[in-house]
Amino acid sequence: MLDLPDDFVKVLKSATRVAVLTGAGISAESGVPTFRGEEGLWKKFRAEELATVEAFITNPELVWEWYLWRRQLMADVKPNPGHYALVEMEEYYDNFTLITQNVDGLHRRAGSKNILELHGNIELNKCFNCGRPFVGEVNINAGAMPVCDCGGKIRPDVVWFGEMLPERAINGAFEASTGAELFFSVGTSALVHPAASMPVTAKQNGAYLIEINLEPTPLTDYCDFYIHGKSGEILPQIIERLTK
Ligand code: BJW
Ligand code: ZN
Repeated sequence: MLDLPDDFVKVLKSATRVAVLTGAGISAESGVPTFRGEEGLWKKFRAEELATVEAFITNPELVWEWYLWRRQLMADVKPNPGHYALVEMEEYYDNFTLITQNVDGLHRRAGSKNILELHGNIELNKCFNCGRPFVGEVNINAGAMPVCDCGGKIRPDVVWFGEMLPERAINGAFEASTGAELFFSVGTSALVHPAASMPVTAKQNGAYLIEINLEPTPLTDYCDFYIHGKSGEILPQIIERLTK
């Protein structure tokens, strides 16, 4: 059984405004590769070299192929106990916001409702040229890149480095972070901004900050409480403590 400090248990049970930031680590136990570290490599490319506007301009086919590969992978995966624990957490608190950097849609599939997708959704596409949503069929098993009516290339509707985050999501995320009494940072390397600023904003505004990760991050020393472990194992134990 997880040993939780009294101050954390007290906030866990008394808080009404709670926010959670998730990253690729929460989906790792579902079989979705994370971005950084050895397992994040695809054909020897780092994610940082592929998830950029420059990469798409230079080699759109390569970037499209990477997304097809990830879409194929994601089509076969299911939410894990970490995702489901956050659904239960949402049911418990009056005011709960799930801020995710993930584009895999697994929180929605698990049943979470108040989700802010900071980096978009891999199931959607838009035109690189005119920005219009592309509603045509994309065959994830075949390589040809679709083209918009305007002649522009179709890209996934996700946020690449150097691009602005969706306004509704970023505003909602900062609002939830500012107002939270309890903030969880789960399975993120806390390297990519502005997402990585959310836990800091929360703590600066009085939240109790807890991190769950398999390794320390730039956030760890700043946290009130760090739990080393898999989110799919830790989060269900926190829910058990919360509800019993
Ligand atoms: C487990 C586990 C288990 C494993 N249990 N844990 C301020 C300072 C410095 C730079 C900037 C700044 N503000 C903006 C920037 C620039 C840039 C940035 O942050 N750069 C830094 C990297 C230096 N940010 C941007 O460009 C953003 N846009 C922006 O700021 O717009 C305004 C602007 C415009 C122009 C100029 C300036 C400002 C956009 C960022 C978009 C990021 N996009 C990606 C791709 C999304 C689409 C896709 O999926 O393909 O988002 S990159 C990639 O990183 C993806 C992720 O969401 C994101 C974060 O990664 P995440 O989730 O943390 O994954 P990992 O792999 O890094 O970590 C996994 C963690 O899980 C690890 O810690 C493991 O230990 C752990 N783990 N298994 C628990 N079972
Ligand atoms: Zn177009």
